[in-house]
This record gives sequence, C-alpha cells and structure tokens, in this order.
Amino acid sequence: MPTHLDDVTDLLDGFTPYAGAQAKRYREASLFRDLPLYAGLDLTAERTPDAPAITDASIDGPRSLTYAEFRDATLRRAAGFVEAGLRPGQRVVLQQNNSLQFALNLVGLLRAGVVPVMTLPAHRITEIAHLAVGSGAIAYITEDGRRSYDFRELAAELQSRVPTVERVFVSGDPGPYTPVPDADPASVTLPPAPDPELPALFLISGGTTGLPKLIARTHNDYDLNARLSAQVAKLTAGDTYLVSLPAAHNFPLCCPGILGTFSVGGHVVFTDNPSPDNTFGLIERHHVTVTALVPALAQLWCAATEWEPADVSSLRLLQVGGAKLAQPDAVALDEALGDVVQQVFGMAEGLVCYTRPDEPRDLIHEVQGSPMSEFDEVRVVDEDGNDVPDGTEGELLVRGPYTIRGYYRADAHNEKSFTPDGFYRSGDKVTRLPSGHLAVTGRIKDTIVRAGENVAADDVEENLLAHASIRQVAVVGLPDEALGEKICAAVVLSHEHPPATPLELAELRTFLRDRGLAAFKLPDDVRVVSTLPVTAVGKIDKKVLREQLV
Ligand code: AMP
Ligand code: DBH
Repeated sequence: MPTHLDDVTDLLDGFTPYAGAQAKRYREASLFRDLPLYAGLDLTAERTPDAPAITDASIDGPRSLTYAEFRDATLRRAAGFVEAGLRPGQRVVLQQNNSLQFALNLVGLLRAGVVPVMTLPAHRITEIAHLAVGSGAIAYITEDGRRSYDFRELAAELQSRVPTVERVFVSGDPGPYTPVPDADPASVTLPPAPDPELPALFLISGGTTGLPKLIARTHNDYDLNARLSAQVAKLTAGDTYLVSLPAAHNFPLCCPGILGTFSVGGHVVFTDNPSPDNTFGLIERHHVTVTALVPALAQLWCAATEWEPADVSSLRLLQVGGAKLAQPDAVALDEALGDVVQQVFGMAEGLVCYTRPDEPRDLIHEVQGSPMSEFDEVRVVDEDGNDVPDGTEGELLVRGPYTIRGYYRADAHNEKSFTPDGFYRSGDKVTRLPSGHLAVTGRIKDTIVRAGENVAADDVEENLLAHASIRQVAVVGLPDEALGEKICAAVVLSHEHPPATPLELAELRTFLRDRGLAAFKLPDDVRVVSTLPVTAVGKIDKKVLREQLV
C-alpha cells in the first residue's frame, strides 16, 4: 500500500519546477500568496458568507448557492473523496459539462489534495486515454448521458484500455459506477492544505497537431493567474461572470473566469449551452457583467443582437480569445454591444495578454493585448533565435511567474518547446508595438510547401478575409502529385453580402492578385463550406479540415 508521500513523490516525477534567478525574483517581489488554490474562495466565504457564489443554469438547475453554502458543499465533497480512498498527490481525470457539479468536484478534489486533469467535454477516448496514461490517473470523474453524449460509455472504454484507472465516479445517474461522493467533514480527517508549490491541477494543451500535452499548474502560479486577471478585468464582488466556454479550459477557468470571480466574491453562473437563444436570457435574468468567448461564438452573438429580444446591457466586458479576433469583428461587437470587447491572447502554458478596458477602442480592436504581469519576459525572435525589432514578425518566446518550464512527463517535447534558459517557445507568430502590445499574425508552422516555396497560411487568409463575400476562411495544404502540396482555401460565405454568382476560383485568384499577393501564394483550389470544424474549445481545427478536404 503506497503512502501519501509516495503519491506526492510520484506526482513530482516529471514535473519541472520554477527555478533559478527568476524564481528568486518572484519570491522577493512577493508575487505568491503561498496558499492553496481554493483559499480565494474560503476568504470570500469568510467575508461575505451570504453573497451569491454560484448559479447552476445548466440542465441540472436552476439552483443557487451562497458562498457559505458552496464552501460547505465543497468540504462535503472533499470528505467524500477522502472517504472513498483518494489520496493527496493522486491524479484523476475530470470530464464534465458546465454545472455546479463541475465546480464541486474541482474544489472538492483540490481540498483533498487530489490533482484533477482538466479535460473538456468534447474529448473522446483517444485523448482521455492518452491523458489518463500520461498523468498516471487512478480515477475518472464524469457525468451521465443527459447531455447528448453518454460519458459512462467512455468510462467503460477507458477502464478497458487503461486498467490503472481503478475508479469511476459519476454525477447524475451513475449506472454501474459510483455516484460522486459526499460525506460529513466532521467524520473524516481532511489532509493538511497542499504545498502551494505543488501542481494543483493539470490543464490540456490545445493540440491541433498531435495529441494534447499535460500542463501542470501550481497552486501559487495559478492563484497568481486568477488574481492578476481579476485586476486587469477590474473585477469586483458586484460582477457576475457567465461560464459560456467549457469550464475546464484555462480561459473560463482562470482568466479571470471562475477562480478569478471567486477570489473577488463575485457571482458565477454556469450554462452548458453557449448559444445566444439561451445565454442572452441568462444575461438579462442574472445581470451578467462579464463573459468569455472564442471568436466564432462571438460572431454568432454579434449577429444575434439583431433578433434576440433579451436585454444584454448589463454586459460590461466581453472577453474574446483563443484564436484571432478579426479587427472588423471587434468593431462590430463593440457597435452591437456598446464598447465591451476585451481581446485575450492566452495559453494554457501560462502567459496571458489582455487589452485593458481603459485603452483606446481603436487599439483594442487592433491588438491582442499586452502581458498581464510586469514579470512576464516576452521575446520576439527570428528563425535563428535572434531578437527582432518592434514591428517585425517573429516567434513569441516567454518566461514568467505563471508560465510553465516544461510539459509534464514529456522530455522529448521539452527539448523543442523550451530554451535552455527556460523560455517557452509558443509557436505563435507575433509583432510587438513599441508600447509592448502584441498582434498575433499566425502560427510558425502553419505553412504550405507548394512546389518548393513556403507559403504562410495566414498571409493568404488575411487577404481572402478582405473579400466582402467571405465570412470565415481557413487555408490548408493538400497533397498534390505535381506540386507536393496545393493551396486549398475553405471559405464560409457571408450572409450579409452573398456573392451575386457562385464564388469561382478564377475570380478569387484575380481578387488576390489585385491585392498584390504573389502568384505562388494564390489558391489552387477553393471549397465553399457551411462551417469550419473546430477543436474542443471552438478554435478552427485544421487537422480535421485537411481530412475533410482530401
Ligand atoms: P493552448 O496552448 O492550447 O492553450 O492554446 C494557446 C494558443 O491559442 C496560443 O498559443 C495561440 O496560438 C492561440 N491563441 C489564443 N488566444 C489567441 C488570440 N487572441 N489570438 C490569436 N491566437 C490566440
Ligand atoms: O487559447 C487559449 O488557450 C487561451 C485563450 C485565452 C487561454 O489559455 C487563455 C485565454 O487563458
């Protein structure tokens, strides 16, 4: 029978801690609180026990809990996990739709010192099994089949493929599994608060190439992420945050999201349906002030302001991130909703950039923001790793107090993804303004090699988006015998400005040539599609798109 110490030792095997002169600087500047990640919630529950903490507006609800009620419920859930035999340092895969149960499981696990792997509802057996193996998880916590997919079936497949996942806990109808446990905290000894320099939870890298990687975030660094984000968003106890994106993702979880809102004593509303016909009513009913969306969803919300009758004027901050928000879309959102846009350029690996609410609207429409901490060290480098001047495109490298120094148990990846002095190579192409603001221009590796020439997908995409009849576009390389790869543009047409005659390749090539695009960059193929495939959080998924187009 392994002891508690063995579980923590095992957790730390493959974790890259913050180290060196920077770690010392962060300490000297007192950036960290040295408290467990749930401390923000507990402090709020002490201060304002009767304030609303959570409203569950998912299909489980409606139900609301005050801070005292929520804290007590998470203590019961933690006691349940301890009674069920889960031990500090052990990893469990958590996969659950947005709901109160998600929050209870998350905070219950944190209190028990158990480390959740924060998977998204759209993940399926390939990713879940990979993440369970990679993290060494001993349990899977999920829900029943009421939301379009039966996670109990995934549980069965997971246990057959990964036998080390010994336990399955299910909220709702457990079927053959154990219901998520609750117990009287007075009858169980909860473990002491975890060491704040230990991993608190694992986030998942987006993984549009290959399988997702595990990102260990410590109590200290993730608490800093929540608090700094809350400051940038000027979040207060008077705010109500709507969880529209999948709650386990870094953006809605901690930027400032759920954890940032708890830390200031605001109200968190969970919905499991982000479409405007549902969310607009929730915004009106609960006076929602802040929410976070990916650009595709933001476009949909923007259009819906034309026909949805609900009053959404309480919304003061609409955070958009995860993929690039086109400048005209940022302008349209501000016009439709009243100067509410905040651009967010973040990564589960750490660095989060925000535009600030008091910056000029023109700037907010143009850039993806600036780093939230003065301790974030950003470098923009060329292919040889040399820093480029402001205004020149390059790869973004970053090191800072809440940016990981290595993926979990991934030595081979880490060789490529981190510099020897601890900078994370983001793979993002950016330009930096003298003011420090960053504009994201693409992904380093998103190129098509056509007849020996390198063509950056974003270059072609940006020019195609200038066409009035094109709403959305993704350019990918497809195998071609003569060219090696041919350039294929998948386009979604605009409803407002549909083309007079069907969009032809020849016409598009003329349009691009007239804009000054080089001949070797012109698409060889154009496909009109009704939607583009998206990842688990809603970013355009080029891997899947390529498979669909060949
Ligand atoms: P992940 O590492 O899976 O959390 O995904 C983070 C990546 O999403 C970043 O490295 C960027 O490539 C992309 N991303 C996030 N926010 C933005 C944004 N506002 N504009 C452009 N790309 C973004
Ligand atoms: O895409 C992301 O991962 C992301 C986007 C916005 C993120 O991690 C974040 C904000 O924190």
